[in-house]
Amino acid sequence: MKPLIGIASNLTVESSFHLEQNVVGCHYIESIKKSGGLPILIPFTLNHADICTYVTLCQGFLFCGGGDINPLLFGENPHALNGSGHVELDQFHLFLMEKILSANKPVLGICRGIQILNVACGGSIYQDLSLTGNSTIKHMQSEAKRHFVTHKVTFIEGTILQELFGHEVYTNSYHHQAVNKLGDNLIASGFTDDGIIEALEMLSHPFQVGVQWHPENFIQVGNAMLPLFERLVDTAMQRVVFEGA
Ligand SMILES: [Mn+2]
Repeated sequence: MKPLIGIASNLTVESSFHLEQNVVGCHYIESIKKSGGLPILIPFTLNHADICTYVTLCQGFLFCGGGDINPLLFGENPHALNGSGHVELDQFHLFLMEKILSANKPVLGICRGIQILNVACGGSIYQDLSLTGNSTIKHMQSEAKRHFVTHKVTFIEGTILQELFGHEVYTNSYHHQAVNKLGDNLIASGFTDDGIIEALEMLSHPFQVGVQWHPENFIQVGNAMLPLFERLVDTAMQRVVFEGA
């Protein structure tokens, strides 16, 4: 039996008819399928009991890219450079992440997802890279294709990311914010040369990981980023075996 990987939906408004929709990009779904997982989309809800049911149902979880988190949720007033967001979607994602962490289940957070992981653990976010004071690399790429690489990420020795990718990897980059204060029990495992945090890992857990780049976009051209999704699915699979025993 394949492990169920719950993917937290985003909300968007379809432009022609102004319909609000739950959405997950196809690349996220394809990356989970190619790694041997069975993706299941978790729709937006603020019903805490229902969110707990989804956490019980799935063996692993994926959080996708999206809008900026409302800074009030990490104790800051909104800066003029903070982007647009959806505070109820933030509350859904943060409560879901908190319950996943409490249940000790594996999770991969991508882009906005790494920021949800950090804020759920009590950390904070630079509302714009210009506020870091030292970001000198272009992190919002304008390259023609989503899978074109644009900067290097270097990993810390002994981390999961270093085990999966070696000392360094070249990635795409589509963010104007970054992790600031680290959340409880998180370690920064990957950095760009300007010191921006590009990867987080939970101490003493086999796979609660966040990355700031978009590994799912590489699925259309090869398997370079697949180890990240395979490790999520493999760790979730161990839970299927355990629960089935
Ligand atoms: Mn970047």
